[in-house]
Amino acid sequence: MFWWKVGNLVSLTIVLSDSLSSSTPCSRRHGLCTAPWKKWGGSCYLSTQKPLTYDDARGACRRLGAKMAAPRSDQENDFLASLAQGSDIWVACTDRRQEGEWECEGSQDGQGIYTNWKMGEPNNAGSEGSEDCIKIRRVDKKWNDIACERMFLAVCKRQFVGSCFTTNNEGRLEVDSCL
Ligand code: MMA
Ligand code: CA
Repeated sequence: MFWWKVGNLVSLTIVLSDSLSSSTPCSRRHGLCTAPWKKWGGSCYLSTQKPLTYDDARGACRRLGAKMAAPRSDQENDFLASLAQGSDIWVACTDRRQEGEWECEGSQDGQGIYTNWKMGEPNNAGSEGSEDCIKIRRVDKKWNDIACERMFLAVCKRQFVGSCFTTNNEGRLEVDSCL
């Protein structure tokens, strides 16, 4: 009540500081990654050394105790691109089961998935049959559906090594975290 009478400048300041505090994550995961894994946003990431088919890349990540990464935000999409600089990268999603229904690593039925399609994609195009896998385009970090037999780098994503814990928005320990 009081603030509205003070003037526009003060109410603007309040709106800005509110949006800043609400954009910070409410919980944060803490833990360690062993080199050459890179830590980002509560997980560890590592790019494959060479281009592989979708299935081979997925297998390579599994053998490392990881999963092929499917970014869930613009920030994570950019981070994956930065790990495989100058190369196209697989996104761990396919529509093999049902054409047009994309299922991603770590996504659950009925929940929306993050996508970053290039305009006009996905188009299931190409002479190779169908395009049931996805790559991040080196040029603009946008997604294109592409044949799963093509070969690209992939980024593997895994849990922290050893113990891990999560703090809530007050910086206090959350029980049952990182399970
Ligand atoms: C074009 C475009 C894409 C398709 C690829 C296949 C270069 O981009 O039609 O949608 O996936 O060709 O190579
Ligand atoms: Ca395509």
